[in-house]
Amino acid sequence: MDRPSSSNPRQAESSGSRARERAPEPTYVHMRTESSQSADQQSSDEPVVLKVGMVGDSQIGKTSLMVKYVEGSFDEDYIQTLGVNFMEKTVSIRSTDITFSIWDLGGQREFVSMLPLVSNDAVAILFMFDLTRKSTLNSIREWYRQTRGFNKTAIPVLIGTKYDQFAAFGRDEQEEITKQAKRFSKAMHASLIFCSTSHAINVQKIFKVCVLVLSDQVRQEIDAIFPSFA
Ligand SMILES: Nc1nc2c(ncn2[C@@H]2O[C@H](COP(=O)(O)OP(=O)(O)OP(=O)(O)O)[C@@H](O)[C@H]2O)c(=O)[nH]1
Ligand SMILES: [Mg+2]
Repeated sequence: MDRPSSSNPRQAESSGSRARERAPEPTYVHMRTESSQSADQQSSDEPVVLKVGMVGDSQIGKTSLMVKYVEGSFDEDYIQTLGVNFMEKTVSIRSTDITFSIWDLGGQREFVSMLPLVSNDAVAILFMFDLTRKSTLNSIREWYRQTRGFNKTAIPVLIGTKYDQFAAFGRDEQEEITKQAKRFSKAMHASLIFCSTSHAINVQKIFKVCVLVLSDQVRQEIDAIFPSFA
């Protein structure tokens, strides 16, 4: 069952932010992802924490997707993210508790200095673009280059947003954008998912894909170490 985190991301709304604006807290990241305990010292009921970063141009729907996934709500009004937002959600997958720690970077170029905060230690990075604005897909190249500079191992997922509006486009235009998105996802070795936050299309799937690709990666690593068990 999905459980929204207890933190209220709208607490900072009075200061003009949709989700909680968060000052850098590298200690937290260290505590949650780089425990000094060995794996078998850790308590078995401690949830697995997966840090997921979100990057992409401004107004493409990053914060909306995060809020929808964690809280189930959608807001038509745009509230610019000033810096970095952070939310958590714990889900139970096959009786294992997994906490997604989601870090959302404001898309304005002035916030790119905070990219390490979002990308360092992330196990998956959502590279997001707006399906109705091709320029935001072209920007993915630069987001990918810069993000990879800080984190070379996170699994990349390419996300096309606002599918509800894209679906009303002509067939040629849809095909052109879809083809380019497929080319990019291939070059990035990324899964490609189109979603609509306003219409709740593929929102859950994005986070399921992160877990699936990760568990597949872990399986392959185990197979490589113990080929006889493959
Ligand atoms: N129609 C439609 N509108 C959406 C969707 N997702 C987000 N929006 C709208 O797009 C606008 C921008 O959404 P945000 O989530 O604030 O965008 P952002 O990428 O976080 O923007 P920055 O914080 O500037 O980086 C808002 O008005 C949202 O309501 C969607 O799936 N469909
Ligand atoms: Mg935002």
